[in-house]
Amino acid sequence: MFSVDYDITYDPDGNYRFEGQIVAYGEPNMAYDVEISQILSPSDDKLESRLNPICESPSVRIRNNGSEPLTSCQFSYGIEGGATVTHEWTGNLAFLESVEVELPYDDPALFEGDDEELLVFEVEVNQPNGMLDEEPLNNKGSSRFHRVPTWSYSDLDDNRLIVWTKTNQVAWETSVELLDADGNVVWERGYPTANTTFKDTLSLNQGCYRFTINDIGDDGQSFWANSDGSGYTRLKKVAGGNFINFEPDFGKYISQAFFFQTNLVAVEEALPVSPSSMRLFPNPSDGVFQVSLGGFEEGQSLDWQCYDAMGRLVQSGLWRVDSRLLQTVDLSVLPAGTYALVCYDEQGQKLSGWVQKY
Ligand SMILES: [Ca+2]
Ligand SMILES: [Ca+2]
Repeated sequence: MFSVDYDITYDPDGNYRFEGQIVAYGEPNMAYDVEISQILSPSDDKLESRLNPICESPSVRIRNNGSEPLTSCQFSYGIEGGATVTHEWTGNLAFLESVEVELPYDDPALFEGDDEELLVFEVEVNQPNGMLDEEPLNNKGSSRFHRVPTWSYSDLDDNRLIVWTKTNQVAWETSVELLDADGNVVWERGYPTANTTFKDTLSLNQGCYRFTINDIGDDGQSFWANSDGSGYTRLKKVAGGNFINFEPDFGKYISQAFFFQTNLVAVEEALPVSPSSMRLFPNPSDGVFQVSLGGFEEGQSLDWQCYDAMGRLVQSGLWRVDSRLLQTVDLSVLPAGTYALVCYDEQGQKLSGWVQKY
């Protein structure tokens, strides 16, 4: 005897049909059985298209089907025609638990080349806890995938990429970042002004990158069902033409990896890296929050703004950076709720965080 709550909302105007299956298991059949349950990347699978195609290392999900806790296993993997490499995973997975595993891979054949070509990634897992796997049939997996697009100027004689953003009414929700293939931040910024066009020209070295637009309102830059107005982000060439025009109705984030091809070498200063940080605590609190700022120059002045959950500016002020002192934000006069704190450093890079006032 058991009960099932499928957590559905009462709706007087509709009706729901629910069908379910209950699967019951006996005792585990094996002590040692690791399984490749999914290849997350590289993959052409539509469900994984937020992240694919990739510059980064492949990522798979494994599951422990053995009764013994899985503490290690061996991977062997590669793309067809590329290097085959091995990797040892260690961790701790109980029976039927699964985990995502990143598989280090640095053969540029993964991302450098024709993006029309259909490629195959193959992976095999073995030796759960150094033992013989008792069910080898589930140890292999393969995926079909396409490479990232290659973006370049004709003759490869330019290395500029323009980040062209028009903000909507709630500009502070949007931020953009450019990462290299190792996940290092090459460039990032937020947007201080609503309904404004921002153009940033970056100079890139040849390599694989990922550009991501984040939206802390989780409703993209343009969404028909809110009143935030419309905005967009494009990556453009210097003399007209887009490398990409991002879909602005993207929810929480949208991301594109690409291989940038050029003969030029970028001057290093052209790629500012922001080590600045903002930490808010205690959170939640009754209204007084401490702010710890990192990576700013002593004596620097910082404008900050606080927005309510509707995107309305409710407080603002000025911090003067002093590494020995914490900044304070006092929201005690405001109603309980969630607020966003936003500030920009001198390079226009945005730092933001949510605080909860009770
Ligand atoms: Ca197995
Ligand atoms: Ca938004």
